[in-house]
Amino acid sequence: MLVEDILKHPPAVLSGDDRDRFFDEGCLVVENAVDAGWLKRLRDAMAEMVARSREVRESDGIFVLEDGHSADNPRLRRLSSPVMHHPEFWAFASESRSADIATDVCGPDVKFYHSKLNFKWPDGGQLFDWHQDIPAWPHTDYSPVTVGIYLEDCGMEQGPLRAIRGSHKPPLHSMYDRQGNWTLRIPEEDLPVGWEDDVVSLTGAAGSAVLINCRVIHGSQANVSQRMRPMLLNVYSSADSMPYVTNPIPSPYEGAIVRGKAARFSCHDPRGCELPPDWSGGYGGPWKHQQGQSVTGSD
Ligand SMILES: O=C(O)CCC(=O)C(=O)O
Repeated sequence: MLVEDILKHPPAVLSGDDRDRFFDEGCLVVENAVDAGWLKRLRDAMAEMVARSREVRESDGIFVLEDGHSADNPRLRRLSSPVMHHPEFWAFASESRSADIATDVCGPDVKFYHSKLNFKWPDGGQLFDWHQDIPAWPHTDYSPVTVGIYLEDCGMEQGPLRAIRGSHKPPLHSMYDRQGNWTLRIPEEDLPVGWEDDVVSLTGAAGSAVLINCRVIHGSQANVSQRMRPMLLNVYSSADSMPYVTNPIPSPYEGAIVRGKAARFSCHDPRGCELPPDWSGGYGGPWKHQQGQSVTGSD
């Protein structure tokens, strides 16, 4: 659905001003988006999955390990597709306010795309270079949104998500380097003059939601604190927005309608999108592409 049509529907959760800010800036923090009950359920599910990772020695299709991971001292970068590995994550993605928030920025009919639980372990949790998401998973329009939830308080030292306000409006950057390698990163020298003035650090208390438009330039710095930064990221789109490449993080829930009804017609934005490599043979994960590290996972 295009923005002008989404705006014809009154917001359910966000204030009108917050929704306008999201469309204007491409990002938004929503405090107290998740109540204490859900936060406990999600943290318990996360703890179960971290316990499961103790048996894992190498990154695989489920866990992306941080350097130094061991059974005694688990250190994770990501749990890929948490909705497939613990029922609480799908319950949250489909039944909670997370999907209601998506209706405010995608329109009344909302479809689930994929999910990930990104960690930044204390003292060194990996940074994310500047990038735009949609070239990794193009859709027929630009309604896809990531609704991220901080499962613990996240201040400046923990590597909060950062975005460049308004960077979703100009043409997309290439996610390939000059040699034609997929890097999923935008070198700082390619950013528009004065970009530093538009950087917003999306910090928030546990239970805050961070909304990231699929075109906005974003990234995050390393965790230099002693506190963990777990962030659950669910991607939704309007029901009439159709992905046209293989989902890099596939799951049986891809395409599930979580609010409203299925579409009969697809929506097409006239602005085209650079295509990613073919993910049907698997995807190497952002850290591999951004820093040439050999891990399995996905954006
Ligand atoms: O976890 C982070 O800090 C960044 C996540 C991100 O940029 C992404 O998943 O696209």
